[in-house]
Amino acid sequence: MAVDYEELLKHYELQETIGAGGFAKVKLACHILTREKVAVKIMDKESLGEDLPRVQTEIEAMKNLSHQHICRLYHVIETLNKIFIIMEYCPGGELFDYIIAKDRLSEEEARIFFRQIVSAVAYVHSEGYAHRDLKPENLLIDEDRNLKLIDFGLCAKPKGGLNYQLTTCCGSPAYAAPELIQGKAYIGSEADIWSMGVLLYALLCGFLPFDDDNMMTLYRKIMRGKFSIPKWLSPTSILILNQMLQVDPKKRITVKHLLNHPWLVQDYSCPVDWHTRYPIDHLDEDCITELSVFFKCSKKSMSSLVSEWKYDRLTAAYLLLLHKKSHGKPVRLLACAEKQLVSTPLAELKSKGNINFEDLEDDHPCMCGSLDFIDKCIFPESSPFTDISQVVKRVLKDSSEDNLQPSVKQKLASRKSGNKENIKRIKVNMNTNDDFVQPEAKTPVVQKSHEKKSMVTPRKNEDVLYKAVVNCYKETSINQDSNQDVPQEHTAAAFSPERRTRSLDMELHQGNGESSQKKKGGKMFGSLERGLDKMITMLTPSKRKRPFKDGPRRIKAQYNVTTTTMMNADEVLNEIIQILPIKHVDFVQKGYTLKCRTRSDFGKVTMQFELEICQLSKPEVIGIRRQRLKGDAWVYKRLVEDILSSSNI
Ligand code: H91
Repeated sequence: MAVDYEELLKHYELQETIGAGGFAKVKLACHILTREKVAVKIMDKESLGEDLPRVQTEIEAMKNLSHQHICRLYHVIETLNKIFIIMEYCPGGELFDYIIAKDRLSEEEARIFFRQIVSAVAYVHSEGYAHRDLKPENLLIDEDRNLKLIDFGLCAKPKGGLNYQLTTCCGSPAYAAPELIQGKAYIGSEADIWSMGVLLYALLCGFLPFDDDNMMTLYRKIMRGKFSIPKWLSPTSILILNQMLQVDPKKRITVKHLLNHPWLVQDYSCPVDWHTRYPIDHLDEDCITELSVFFKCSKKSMSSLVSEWKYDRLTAAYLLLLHKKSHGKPVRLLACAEKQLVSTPLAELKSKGNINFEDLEDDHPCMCGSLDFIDKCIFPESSPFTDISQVVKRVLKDSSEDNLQPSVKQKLASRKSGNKENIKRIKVNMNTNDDFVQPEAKTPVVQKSHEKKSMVTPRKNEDVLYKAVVNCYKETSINQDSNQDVPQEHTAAAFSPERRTRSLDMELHQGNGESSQKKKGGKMFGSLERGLDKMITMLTPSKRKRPFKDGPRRIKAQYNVTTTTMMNADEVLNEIIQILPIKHVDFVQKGYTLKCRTRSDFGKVTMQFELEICQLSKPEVIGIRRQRLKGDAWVYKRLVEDILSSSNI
């Protein structure tokens, strides 16, 4: 497994998970040479199974589609077991969250976004593709507040052109065109227009035109094509919605006619421009110069290498330099990158120590890669990793599981939730004129040397492990906090023993229960892995978290934060903790973050999201940051609203 990460970690520092799709995990990462942020979609080939063609489709489409409103592909790494897709990072998150935070958008704001959507879709269609899964969850907001279309896994490029019929029924039911759900052959572009109609309705109304918990009823509603018209919709909004949400695909407006539809042209007085502003046949002079200087080769040979568009590390370096340039940053690669980086022992830790890499990744927001291709134009493969596998093996052999279970002995502070009067929940209201506040980048803060203190007092086996790993990782500074002998994520606020057990069980994934053993596939190294996780976590300088006792994280107001006038973070936390089991939500508490999950009757995880109690400034209020990681966006919206309105916050 470790070898799978080798190539990735040579070029990127992995940070936290920002999302999870059906079969993929998406992580934030930093491109070492440019220090630019990227999103990495990580897929395990074996677990992909039947979905493998979907990934191939997505990669092919993203290689062919290059447009200012389509998420940019930088790099594809395929290893024995994994596929990594490295893409443009969009810090504004999903358009869906933006809509729900604002309830709905004004017609003016909806127009700004919808023009970009039409531009992207017209371009996609012009290239012979149909997207087939258009919805606000698949539109991300970048740092310039522009939309980027993602998720091309369901897209189709009919061999005979876009006017050829398709038969596969795919996409999300609420956005699916009537002809599609009837199982008829359909034209991809026509089905996309319907989905865009549903999307525009969601932008303008904040809810779906066709919605029902019961699938059959939902289908019936879609086939009838009748939707309610809220009073705030203008006549032109109603007109465009009616033209897009035509049950008969032949009567539906085409993308060509949308481009200069009165609703889209209003306030702009020009049609939507769908042409790409990223022509692949033009290379940027400055970026090529920097690359050729850096890799010590001629500009001519660099230009021809880049023009191959292999979506390898060179494509990534070029496109990320271009991204820097377009944001007024210096077109420079980090010449000293190789000195700043230490080779990572993580790969070795994993490869021979039977450790589950996925688990490690999650507790490990920043992993450094190494760079071995400076001064070379053609990149040789080499492994710079330190061999510490023997140490790890020994540690694994010498240690007994019991001593490593971290949280069972913890002392749970018990506080009563206090004053419930004068409680009001207010929303962070972001009108169109507000500054766009990006979700705070969770990039770990670089630790100053004088702040490096012990974080936990290592216990028996952890101690062994600790020393072993430390010996192998001499170049890395260690964060410890001698007065905190329980890992901070277990220092919970008050909740009942029953709930506590439930929460901790989930956190530990093991414990004594047979079922939890089974969940882990009978693996024996559960707690050792965790012990090792913790050690490696400590060894990562940037991972030093604020101790729980210091209170919640201080963040900027952002649109996925609901504020409360409730006085104190612990009380807010307790209130939510009380409500979650009532709403059948399992959770794991990590400091002020509640990692929540819902399951179907069959035990399948249907939804995964986080609620984090945080401290906002100006005004000094407590906020609840929410983030959906997995599951249906509208079901999530209702659930979170329900949780927040049911608790006394
Ligand atoms: N959905 C299908 O939540 C539910 C920040 C964020 C920032 C991103 C860049 C690319 C992608 C996601 C980003 C992202 C999955 C991306 C692109 C493609 C793709 C996938 C993801 C979620 C997964 C996390 C996403 C949003 C969609 C955030 N995400 N916040 N930059 O196929 Cl092409 Cl899965």
